[in-house]
Amino acid sequence: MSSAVNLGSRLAEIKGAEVIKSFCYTCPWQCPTEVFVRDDKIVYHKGNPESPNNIGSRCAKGMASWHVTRDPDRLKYPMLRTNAKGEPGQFKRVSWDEAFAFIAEKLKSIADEYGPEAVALTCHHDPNTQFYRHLLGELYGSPNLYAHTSGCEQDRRSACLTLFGHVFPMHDFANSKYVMLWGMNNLGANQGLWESRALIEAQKKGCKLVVVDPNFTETAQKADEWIPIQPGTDGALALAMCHSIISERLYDADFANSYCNGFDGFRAHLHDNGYTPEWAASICGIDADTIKRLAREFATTKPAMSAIFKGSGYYTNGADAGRACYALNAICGEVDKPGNLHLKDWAPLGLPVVIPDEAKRAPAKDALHAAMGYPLAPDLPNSKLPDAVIDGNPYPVKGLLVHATNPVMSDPNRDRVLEMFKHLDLAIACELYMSETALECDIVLPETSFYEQAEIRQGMWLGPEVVLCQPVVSPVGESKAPYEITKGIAEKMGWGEYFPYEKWEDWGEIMMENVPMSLDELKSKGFWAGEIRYNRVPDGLPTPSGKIELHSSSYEDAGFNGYPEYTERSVVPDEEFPLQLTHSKLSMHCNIVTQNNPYLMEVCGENWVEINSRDAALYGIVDDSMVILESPKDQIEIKAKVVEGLVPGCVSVRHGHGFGHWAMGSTAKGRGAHSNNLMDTHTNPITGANCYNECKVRIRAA
Ligand SMILES: Nc1nc2c(c(=O)[nH]1)N[C@H]1C(S)=C(S)[C@@H](COP(=O)(O)OP(=O)(O)OC[C@H]3O[C@@H](n4cnc5c(=O)[nH]c(N)nc54)[C@H](O)[C@@H]3O)O[C@H]1N2
Ligand SMILES: Nc1nc2c(c(=O)[nH]1)N[C@H]1C(S)=C(S)[C@@H](COP(=O)(O)OP(=O)(O)OC[C@H]3O[C@@H](n4cnc5c(=O)[nH]c(N)nc54)[C@H](O)[C@@H]3O)O[C@H]1N2
Ligand code: SF4
Ligand SMILES: [Mo]
Repeated sequence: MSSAVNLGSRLAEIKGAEVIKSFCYTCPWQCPTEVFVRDDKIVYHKGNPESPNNIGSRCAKGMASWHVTRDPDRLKYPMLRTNAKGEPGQFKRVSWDEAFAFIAEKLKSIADEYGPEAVALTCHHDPNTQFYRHLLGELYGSPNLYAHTSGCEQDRRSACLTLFGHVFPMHDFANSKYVMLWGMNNLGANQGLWESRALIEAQKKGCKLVVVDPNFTETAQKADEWIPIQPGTDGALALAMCHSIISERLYDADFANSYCNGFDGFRAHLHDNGYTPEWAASICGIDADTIKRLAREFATTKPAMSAIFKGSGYYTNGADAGRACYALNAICGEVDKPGNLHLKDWAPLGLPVVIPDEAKRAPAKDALHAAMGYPLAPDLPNSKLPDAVIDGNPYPVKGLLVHATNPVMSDPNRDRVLEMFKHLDLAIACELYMSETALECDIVLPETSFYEQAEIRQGMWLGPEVVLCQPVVSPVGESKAPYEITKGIAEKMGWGEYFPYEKWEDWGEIMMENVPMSLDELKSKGFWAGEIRYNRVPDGLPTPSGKIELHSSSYEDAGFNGYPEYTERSVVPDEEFPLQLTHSKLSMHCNIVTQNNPYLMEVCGENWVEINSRDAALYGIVDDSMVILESPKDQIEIKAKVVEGLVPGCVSVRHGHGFGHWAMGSTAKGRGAHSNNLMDTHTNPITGANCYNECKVRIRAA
């Protein structure tokens, strides 16, 4: 990277450049942007200052992201596997026509032999995946169209759907006076930039920020109070706070009685199970007086918010931990008012393709999550997918399309995921790079990056919002956008007529039909934002009772306790493996998306494991030295960082580098360590979430 920037020539380049409104999709928060393009090159880019979403800001990952358009390691052609599965993947270049024909033929033969439900789709949250959904769902007839949520915030999502009937709440930090974040590190692993800003601004106006996390995270460092909780025990702390609030009569009786389903039963449940602060103190390592004080503060400071993301999940008891953390909001009447957890309205966006009913093929079998015994799972329990592929349990899966997701790197128990790929008759990777997962596939399709394709999405701002991504430069190599790839496969399947668009604007118009803005206006503005609405609870929520479900009949019907309960996680450290493994993100990277970016790698070229100084002394670990981290299943060599702010007995691996990054690209190659094979398969019994933190380890100097 050249350090000497010639400002004059940069400005000359920018001058006369075309400015295109778009958004960034380096991380899932899709900040609206302005991209300056000249001679088919990005010469400058910045946040869109008019957008209420990011208010013109972008983060370092986003600013470095233009590199993806010039990365020589990007996939350029469709690649067909030439050797047997299980061997290191070898591929030959094929034409798109050959690739489409290959896929269509395999899809037909799988449907003939096993039925269309034997083909599944997984993806990162990507609206362009919708095109594959139309093809593999409505037309082909598979019910198994999933994302990757069980590797992410499945427990939170499940808790939010259960209590509030909402899939993805926002956080109205700006108006809050008391924010309690449970294992949520917004200032390190950013969610919306507007949320990070609002949180800091709220603090300046007197909002108290309490962070509950075993790790003294970037967010904990800015907090008014850090609660260093023992891993996997949030459920106990939250239930004890509820107990304390109710027994001290600090709850909002009118709200709880009018709008909460099962409040009296919840009170009895807390009492009968003895979920007192004294009981919780010995479990979560927080003394009873602190628990009572936090409970009082939370209940008496208004507006308040108790928010979770993934930290309280990732354990076998994570589903009910999530319900308990959200219950705090409910009993205090702190839901969807200014300063609360916000049950965001979605924009009236349509689907890009309309398949007529007579062409649709209804699925013949239950979707996998239900057939696997996880009817409450909001997404595929993907740690169980290998059972379907390898053992035919609950029914055979023979084909898998992975779109912008890399399960070989991202799921726990890498051995089992690799084994799964050997057993697939058809594995398709839609990727930017020859990723670790792509290497295990039969065919690899090079996709355009977000700078080379169009997308219209729901925005992740407080109010309803549409954000537009426009192609700003030509595709790398022969890469194609998902809407072009789907059309190509559909034509070979005899379904071309259902994908009649010639250019992206054709389907863009259809999506925008009910949005009060034309596509042309959207193109010149980059986003549409509606009114922020509060107070939806009295109008009724989309839950079975229409109320906030402190008691869930769906849970009961599925054989679980209707009320959130506390159980111990399934794997706890012992003498042989005395440390609890936890995970966190890197502020300079996003998951495993950015490790081939030379600018970001210059700032953060490898990941590491954090360990408390007391444990470090015990095990002879020196700061910045290489260590061996070993679980009952595997071991890795990784850099250690000795810190003060991490609960003793716990280590935290920053996720994002290592393993097959040699496959992904020359910059990423050989840097950092990948921890996911340390973990065995543990699945949340209720939500089907991957339990990454059900893992005990030991550590020694390398
Ligand atoms: N910079 C950056 N931003 C990102 C990402 C990124 O990789 N980098 N990734 C994006 C994605 S996909 C996501 S899902 C979000 C993730 O956003 P977060 O979930 O906020 O990020 P993590 O760093 O995974 O935070 C998990 C936290 O849970 C804590 N934790 C572990 N066990 C427990 C426990 O038992 N109880 C509690 N209370 N806490 C616990 C960990 O110490 C860690 O701080 O960030 C998004 N934004
Ligand atoms: N140990 C450990 N494991 C974790 C986590 C952790 O904290 N620790 N975090 C978990 C979480 S929260 C998540 S969300 C998952 C994320 O895991 P994944 O679902 O695998 O998603 P990503 O890491 O975002 O990206 C995966 C792939 O998408 C490709 N890609 C990037 N942009 C595009 C694009 O525009 N088009 C296409 N087609 N491909 C693209 C990248 O090259 C990469 O190979 O990982 C989970 N796994
Ligand atoms: S927060 Fe995410 S979407 Fe926004 S600029 Fe950063 S990487 Fe891009
Ligand atoms: Mo995630």
